[in-house]
Amino acid sequence: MKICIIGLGYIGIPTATMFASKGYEVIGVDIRENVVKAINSKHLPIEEKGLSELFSNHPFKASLTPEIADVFIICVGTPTDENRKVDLTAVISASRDIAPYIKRNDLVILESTVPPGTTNDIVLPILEKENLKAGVDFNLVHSPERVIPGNMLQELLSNDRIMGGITREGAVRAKELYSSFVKGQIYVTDAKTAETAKLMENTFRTVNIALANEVAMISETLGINAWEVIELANKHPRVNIHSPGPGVGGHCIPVDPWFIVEKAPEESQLIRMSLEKNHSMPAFTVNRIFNILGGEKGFKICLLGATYKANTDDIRESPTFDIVRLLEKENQVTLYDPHVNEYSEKDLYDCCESCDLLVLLVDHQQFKDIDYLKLHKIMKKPQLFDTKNFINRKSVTELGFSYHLLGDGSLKD
Ligand code: SAJ
Repeated sequence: MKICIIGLGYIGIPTATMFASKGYEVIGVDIRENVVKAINSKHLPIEEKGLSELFSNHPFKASLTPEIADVFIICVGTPTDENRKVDLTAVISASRDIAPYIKRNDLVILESTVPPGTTNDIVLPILEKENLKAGVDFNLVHSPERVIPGNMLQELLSNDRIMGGITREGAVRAKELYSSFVKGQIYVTDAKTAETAKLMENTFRTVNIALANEVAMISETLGINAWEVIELANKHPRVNIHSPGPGVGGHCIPVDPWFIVEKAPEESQLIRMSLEKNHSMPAFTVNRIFNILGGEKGFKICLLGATYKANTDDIRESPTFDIVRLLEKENQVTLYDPHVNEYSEKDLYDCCESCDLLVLLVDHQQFKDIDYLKLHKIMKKPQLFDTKNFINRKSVTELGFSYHLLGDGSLKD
């Protein structure tokens, strides 16, 4: 059986490799020439634990154009535009690209995250021809990806999956295909339910993180420590409040819930408020920074962490850059991140030379191993602001640092 995968990004490459490792003939398609070239010369353009080993044992071919196949899987990105509306350009053009190749009995699967109704209302009409009807002559299914960057291969294998068919027969066929590597349960439903279920997974996280951020804000007002409040509340067997932070990044949690708001704006006010709450965290963080510094201008501030989360090199939608924008108007700002080339050229200790405040924005493992004694000596004022509750307060205060924690109740009026 031959599988044609459209979109060789964070989802397409691991998925293509996984199918290749199960003995399928796989052709990967992308419009980016450099990506196609890299894959054909056995170099993967993304980093993911265990992936390059699997790929070198089970490589697949890449091409700029689709080929005749039995299965087509669309794994392209779905960003939002400046008005927070979904941009389906890539899904539409991928559907147009494969349409001429689809024949009787083929199976088309959309993995991209999309607003409810997209599979039926947008993709289906592009693929159908007069004598080739979806659900009759070929199958069409939405099977949302669910893997977490950083642990993709493991999650591809072990996570449960949802197959949302425009017909049940198609969903069952897709289930059989994915059973070749998925060890979790595979559930069969209709396409719109699958689209909405995927969005609700990320929405759950958006709303929960917003609640944690609200606890941080409330705690600053009440003069208590949000982290202790959350830790204690989570001792209840049915409570699991997530963690506050300087903002929410990545291409999913701050983006996907807008697809629901777009389709049902009146009914989704809790979701909208949660997105806005998370979006306001960089400004809240900067306010707290000014509070620690006792002023808003003329300081030298060193920020630790450019990525959207720990131990990755991915900087998409990272709140760090909002914080930089707000601070650098009237202050000197340096940024250090060992995972991102652009921000690791300069030595960390050079970045901190005579600075007034060190701000930890990302909980990269490397930040635990910093020589804080050395920093203490070279900083103008040894002050540390931890937005992730990551650094051991006792160990740095013993060195003479003044330690501040986001949401610890010490924000003064
Ligand atoms: N964050 C917090 N507090 C927390 C947890 C996370 O502020 O308690 C922040 C992180 O720092 C980061 C952002 O949220 O900036 C998102 O990170 P994440 O680790 O929650 O999620 P992603 O975007 O890397 O991946 C998510 C996953 N979805 C869920 O866990 C429900 C993943 O499984 C999805 O496949 C992915 O979105 C996607 O592609 O939709």
